Amino acid sequence: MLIDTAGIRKKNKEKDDLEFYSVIRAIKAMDEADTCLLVLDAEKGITAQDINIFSLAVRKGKGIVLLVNKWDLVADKSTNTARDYENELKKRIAPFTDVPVIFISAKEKTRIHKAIEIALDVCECKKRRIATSKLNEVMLKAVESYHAPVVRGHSIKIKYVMQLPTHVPSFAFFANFPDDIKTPYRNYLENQLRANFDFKGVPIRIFFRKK
Ligand SMILES: Nc1nc2c(ncn2[C@@H]2O[C@H](COP(=O)(O)OP(=O)(O)OP(=O)(O)O)[C@@H](O)[C@H]2O)c(=O)[nH]1
Ligand SMILES: [Mg+2]
Repeated sequence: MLIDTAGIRKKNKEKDDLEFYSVIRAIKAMDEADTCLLVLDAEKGITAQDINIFSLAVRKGKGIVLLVNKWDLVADKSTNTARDYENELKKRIAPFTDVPVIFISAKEKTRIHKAIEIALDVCECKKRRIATSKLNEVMLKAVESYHAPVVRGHSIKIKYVMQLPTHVPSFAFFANFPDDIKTPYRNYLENQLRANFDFKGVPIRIFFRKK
């Protein structure tokens, strides 16, 4: 099922009320969705509002696909232009950059079927369950090749990892000092999960627990 929402535009004095209700409706639609197709305007570039909506979808644990619309209006459509745009976009959404970006034209119907295909693909990625044995085989190897830094004189040992039975892919890492594992190492583990298993467009949650 596709839900179309009214555009969330920059605040405008006269239209403030209308704007307010369209935002509420868009957020409600987001709550009902498995995956959100966030439509950007190629000509306008990436606005702060786009980033806010992206972050909201991440917080809500939604699958995400970025559609750069009106690509027909971009004069120079060489691979470099698309690559530069995508790189700029990914800088703005870092550290969660494993998100499909598709250059479309609603007007000329370019890659619109592709957009739906990829969105369905993201829905499948979101349902992915990794067997505990496979998860430990891969992730304990990653832990071996790059250990969490020593904190207050004690070394941190991650002993075991399992995926939790939640809608948003969530992973619990069991360690001797779970509270001493900091964001950079959490990001390392997330990147390793993404490098080894396909979670494109899917927010991942990581928890550290005492063992
Ligand atoms: N050149 C070009 N124009 C487009 C494209 N997509 C939409 N437009 C134009 O952009 C304007 C707005 O299009 P809409 O489809 O109404 O946009 P929307 O995001 O659904 O707007 P709301 O639902 O009102 O928030 C229209 O004039 C469209 O013709 C595109 O891919 N290329
Ligand atoms: Mg519309």
